[in-house]
Amino acid sequence: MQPGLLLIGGATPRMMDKMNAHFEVHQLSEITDFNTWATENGETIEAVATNGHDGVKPDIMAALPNLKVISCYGVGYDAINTDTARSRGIMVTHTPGVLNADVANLAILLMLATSRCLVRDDKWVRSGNWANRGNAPLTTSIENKKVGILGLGRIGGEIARKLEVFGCDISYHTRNAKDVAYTYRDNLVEMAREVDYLVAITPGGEATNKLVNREVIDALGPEGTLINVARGSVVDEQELVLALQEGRLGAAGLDVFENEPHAPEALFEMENVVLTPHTASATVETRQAMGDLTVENLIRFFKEGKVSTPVPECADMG
Ligand code: A2R
Repeated sequence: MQPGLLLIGGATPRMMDKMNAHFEVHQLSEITDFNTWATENGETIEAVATNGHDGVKPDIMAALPNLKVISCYGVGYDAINTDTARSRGIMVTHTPGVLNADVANLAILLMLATSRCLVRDDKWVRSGNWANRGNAPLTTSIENKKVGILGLGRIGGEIARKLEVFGCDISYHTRNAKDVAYTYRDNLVEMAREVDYLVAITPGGEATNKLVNREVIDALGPEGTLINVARGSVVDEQELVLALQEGRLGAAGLDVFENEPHAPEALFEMENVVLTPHTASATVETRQAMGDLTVENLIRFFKEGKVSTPVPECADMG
C-alpha cells in the first residue's frame, strides 16, 4: 500500500500527478470535519505536503501519529514548528535556491516601481492626465543609490549581485558578517539611517519579529524606501502605515503582509506605495521548480531515506 499523504493548501496539476503516483493523497480542503476524518485516517498519514503560508497547524501535526516527513513548497517554513517536528523525528524539507532569481527580481521591480512611480504614471496615462494636465511629475533614479539589505543569504546575496549593475552602494545587516565585499553593519538602525533603500529578506519567525520597528523606519526617514520581500512579521506593519501616513517614511514596496491575504486598507490609496500579493516566487518557471523539489523530497524520503533539501534544523536527520 502506498503511504498516505495529507495535502495542505493547493498543488499544481504536475505536483498532483507525481504525488498521486507515489502516495494515497488526501486533500485537507476536501475534508469537512477534520477531527472525525483524523480519527478514521490519521494513522495512515506518513507525509504532509504544505506551503509556507499554511504550514502545519499544531492540532494537525498532533492528529497524525505516524507522520514522518513534511515537505514545504517554499523556502520560508516559519509556519511549521520544527522543534515539535524534530522531537517526534519528523523530517521537514523546503525549497531553497530555486526561487532566488525571481524573488530578487521582484525586490528590484519593487525598487524600480516605487522610485519611478510606475503605478502613478500608469494611471497618469490611462486617466487622461497626460493629455489634460501635461507631463507627470519627475521621479527618482535607483542608479548609484545606497541600498541596505536586511538578510544576506541566498536571496539577499542575489539581490545584492543584481543591484551591482545599477551602481548601487550595498551594505547589509545580518547576525554574522559574511565573506563578501559589501559593507557589514552590525546595527540595523545605523544602516537604515545611511541608506536610501532598506530591503528586508530574512526568514520570518520569532527571531526576526518586527525587526523593522519604528526606530528603524524613522532612521530610514522621509527620503527612504522600505522594500519587504521577507515576511509580513519582519516589519511592524502598524508603525509602517503610521509612518507613511505621517510622511516619516518616503515610500514602500511590499510583497508580504502581517495578515495575508489581507493588506492594510490604509495603504490602498497611497501613491508612494506599491503592493504585490506575495508573488515574489510566483512565476510559472520558479513555481514548477519549487513543485518538483517539494515532491522530489517526499519521494526520495520514502525510497532512499534521504531528502535533497532538509531545513537546517533537520539537516542531521537523514
Ligand atoms: O543572521 P545570519 O548571519 O544567520 O544571516 C541570515 C539572516 N538572518 C538575520 N539577520 C538579522 N537578524 C536576524 N534575526 C536574522 N535571522 C536570519 O537572513 C541570512 O543572511 C538571511 C537568511 O538567508 P537564507 O537562510 O539563505 O534564506 P533565503 O533562502 O535567502 O530566504 C530568506 C527568506 C525566507 O525564509 C522567506 O521568508 C523569504 O526569504 O522568501
